[in-house]
Amino acid sequence: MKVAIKEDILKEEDRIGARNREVLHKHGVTAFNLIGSPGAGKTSLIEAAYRQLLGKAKIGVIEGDLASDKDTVRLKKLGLEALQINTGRGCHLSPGMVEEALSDIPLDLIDILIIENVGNLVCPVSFHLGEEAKIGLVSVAEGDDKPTKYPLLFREAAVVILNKIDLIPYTDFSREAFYQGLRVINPTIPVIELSCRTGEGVGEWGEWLIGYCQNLYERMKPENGN
Ligand SMILES: Nc1nc2c(ncn2[C@@H]2O[C@H](COP(=O)(O)OP(=O)(O)OP(=O)(O)O)[C@@H](O)[C@H]2O)c(=O)[nH]1
Ligand SMILES: [Mg+2]
Repeated sequence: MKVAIKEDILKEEDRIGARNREVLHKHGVTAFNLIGSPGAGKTSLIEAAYRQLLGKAKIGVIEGDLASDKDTVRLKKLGLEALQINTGRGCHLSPGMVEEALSDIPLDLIDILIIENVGNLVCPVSFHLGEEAKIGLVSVAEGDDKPTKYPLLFREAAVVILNKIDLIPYTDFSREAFYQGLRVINPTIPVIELSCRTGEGVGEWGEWLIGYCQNLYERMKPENGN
């Protein structure tokens, strides 16, 4: 009985996620669900995307945090459309929360929506918020064993971002161990190494975002049967 109820709730969540995706498509917006540990550099990665895509695509952001509007204030200062969701005790954003937020975002003014999920490598992975792809973010400071210990995200994400590579000389982070662990979980997933601090690698991150959107539009053209 309990199992059946839980499945129903999850199905309802999936329906809302699918509805969100439809709304986003109608407005020509491609959404990404950005997932990573607290402090891994999610907001910094969004700031980097904004700078890389200036004049190419407009980014809007939904910020998920248990409390405070710090990240939203930070992004708005840069000039981004950003909306904060506070989850209280919730360890992830739900499709329903995003559905509500979508009505407050000027979707016709943006091309890409990045949803910064609550800092957590586990719970956010189970929910489809309406995104085209999940972006998995890890940083050097967290250690090289995250793919092995938290495989869910690394199986589902479309790309892995390894941030804070400027710290590699000062830590025991082993690239070899990181890639070995990751390839067991997901042999083909692309990885972008970068530093939001120094700017190294952020060009590749901007190119990945634009490339993903362009491929998606190609696939969705009516002559391709979608
Ligand atoms: N050394 C170094 N520090 C970084 C880098 N990227 C981000 N940081 C720092 O890491 C800290 C956390 O960055 P945020 O972008 O706020 O991380 P977040 O994942 O959004 O954090 P939460 O929203 O609190 O989960 C800040 O002090 C950043 O300046 C980097 O590439 N190298
Ligand atoms: Mg943040």
